[in-house]
Amino acid sequence: MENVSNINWYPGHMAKTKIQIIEDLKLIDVIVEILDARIPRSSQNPDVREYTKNKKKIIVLNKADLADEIETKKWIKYFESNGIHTVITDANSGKGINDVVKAVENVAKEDKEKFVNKGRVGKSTRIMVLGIPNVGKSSFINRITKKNTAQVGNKPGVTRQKQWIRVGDGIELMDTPGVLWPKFESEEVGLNLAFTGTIKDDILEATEIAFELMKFLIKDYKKNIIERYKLEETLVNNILSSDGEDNDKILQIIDVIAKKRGAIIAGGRIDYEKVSRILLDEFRSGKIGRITIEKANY
Ligand SMILES: Nc1nc2c(ncn2[C@@H]2O[C@H](COP(=O)(O)OP(=O)(O)OP(=O)(O)O)[C@@H](O)[C@H]2O)c(=O)[nH]1
Ligand SMILES: [Mg+2]
Repeated sequence: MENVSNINWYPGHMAKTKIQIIEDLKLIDVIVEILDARIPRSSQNPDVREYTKNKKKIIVLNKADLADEIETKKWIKYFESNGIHTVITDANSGKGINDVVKAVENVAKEDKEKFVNKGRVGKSTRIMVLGIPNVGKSSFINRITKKNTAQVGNKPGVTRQKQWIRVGDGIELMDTPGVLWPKFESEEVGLNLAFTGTIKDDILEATEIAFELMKFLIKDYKKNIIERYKLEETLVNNILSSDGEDNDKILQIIDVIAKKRGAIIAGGRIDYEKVSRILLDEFRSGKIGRITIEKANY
C-alpha cells in the first residue's frame, strides 16, 4: 500500500483557501462545522480548532442516515461532554436541519442578551458552514436556505460578493461554505476518507480501498455483509476460523461475493475491479447498512 498519509491534496489552493476562511470568519459569530457521521474524527480538519478558538461552534454530524444510530448517539455524547453543541442531519432529506437553526438560536441567545444590555438591539447572528470536500456542505446550505431564501444582501464593508441569507430568527448564513482540507495524519485517516469517497478512487486503487473496507466490515459488521450478499454464515465462519493469513481470508470472502454478483472474467477468474466497485458503491449508498467506521472511544 502506498503511504496514504503522504498524499498531497490540492496544494495550490490550500494556502489561499485558508487565508480566505480566516478573512471570512471575522464576520462570523457562530461556526457550523459539518462532519461525516461515519467518520467524525477523520472528517475533522485539525486547523478548525485554530479557526474556532474564540468562536462559538456547532457540530453537525451529516450523512447520519448512513451511520450506525447507536454509534452516532455516542458521538453526540462525546462532543456534548466537551461542551460542543452537536446536531445530526441528513442533508439529502432535510432531516435535522431545523434542529441546527434551533441550536444556533440557542447559542446566539446568550450573545444577544449581551447586546441588548448594551443597547444594541437587532444585531443578527452570522453563521458560516465549514467542512471538508464531499461532506454535504452544499446540500446542507440548499436545505437550510430553501424555506427562507430571503437574501439579506451584501453588507457594507464587505468587499467580496458574499451573500447573506436569512435562515432563522435573526440568523444570517454566508452563502458560500469554507472548504477545509482533510489532514492525512495517518494511513487510517486516509483510508477512512477513501471508504466514504472523499478521496477520489483514482488516488488509491479501488481494489485496495475495497479490500481494506471489507477487512473492517468483516471485523465490525459481519452480519451486514452476510445479509447483503446472502452468504452462508457457516461458510464465512469456516473461512475466518481456518488456518492461514487474515488477508487471504478476506480475499476468499470477496471471491465468494464476486461469484454471487457475476464479477467473473473469461476463464473464470475473479474480476476484482468489478467486485470492488460493487462493494464501494453499495457501502457508500448505504445498501450494506448503516455503518460507522470511527467509534467514539472516550
Ligand atoms: N446519504 C446522504 N448523502 C448526502 C447527505 N448530504 C450530502 N449527501 C451527498 O453527498 C454528496 C456530496 O454532497 P455535497 O453537498 O455536494 O457536498 P459538499 O461538501 O458541498 O462537497 P464539495 O462541494 O465537493 O466540497 C452528494 O452526492 C450528496 O447528495 C446526507 O446527509 N446523506
Ligand atoms: Mg459543495
